[in-house]
Amino acid sequence: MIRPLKIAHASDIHLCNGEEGMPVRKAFEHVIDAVIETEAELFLIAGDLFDHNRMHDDVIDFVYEQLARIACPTVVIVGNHDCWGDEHAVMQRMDFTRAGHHITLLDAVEGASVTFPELHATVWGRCMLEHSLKNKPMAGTPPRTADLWHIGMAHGLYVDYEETGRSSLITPSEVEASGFDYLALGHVHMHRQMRHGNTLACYPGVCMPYNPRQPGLLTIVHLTPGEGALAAAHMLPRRRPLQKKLAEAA
Ligand SMILES: [Mn+2]
Repeated sequence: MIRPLKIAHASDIHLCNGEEGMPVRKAFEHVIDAVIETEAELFLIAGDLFDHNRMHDDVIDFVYEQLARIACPTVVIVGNHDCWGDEHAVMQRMDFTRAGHHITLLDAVEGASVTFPELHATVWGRCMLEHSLKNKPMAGTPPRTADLWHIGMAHGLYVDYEETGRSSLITPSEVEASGFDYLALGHVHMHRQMRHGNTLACYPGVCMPYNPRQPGLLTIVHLTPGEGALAAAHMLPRRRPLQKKLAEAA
């Protein structure tokens, strides 16, 4: 019999270089803390871990160090900011084994799945070469096979109306046809859930929102046999007010 599963889902971390990148590194540390504290059994990073493709080595080392703090299986896809097709693409430089063997980067352009028998789960995703009209994050989703939780990952723009002229679109009919129990989305910087057919699709929210008054978020998903997926935003600790930091520095 299939067993329940708890997932931590994040996206759009947008790590960047130098001093300006320090607050988002702190926010990513809070994401990793939340994965540990919630005892998630599977961690998904649905694209844009990095803000751009020209990452300095210290940021990459920071990512290894943070991912090494967790032991649960972790699956990563690229997004449009760190997409595979760019010259010097940061994800092509990554060697996630330096963080441990629990990390899987889904780097097959036509899509690939990784199965975790111990979790009764299989996770599918495509590797984005470029963020363009041609890019279809949900193309080629695999059929359901064994009695497993079928989880998808996709970085793109969900639209529930006919639209042209936008890249990396994800449509309600694609979500429904996927048959995934849960579809971990990335790209839109807010927590949003959409149900189509038997599939719950969700943007998890971001760890460092543009508005500093909004809390950082990731999403915790419970998959329950016979009931399916329920997702809820999980708040990260508040960022420290600037005044406090300045007072400490004085
Ligand atoms: Mn994006």
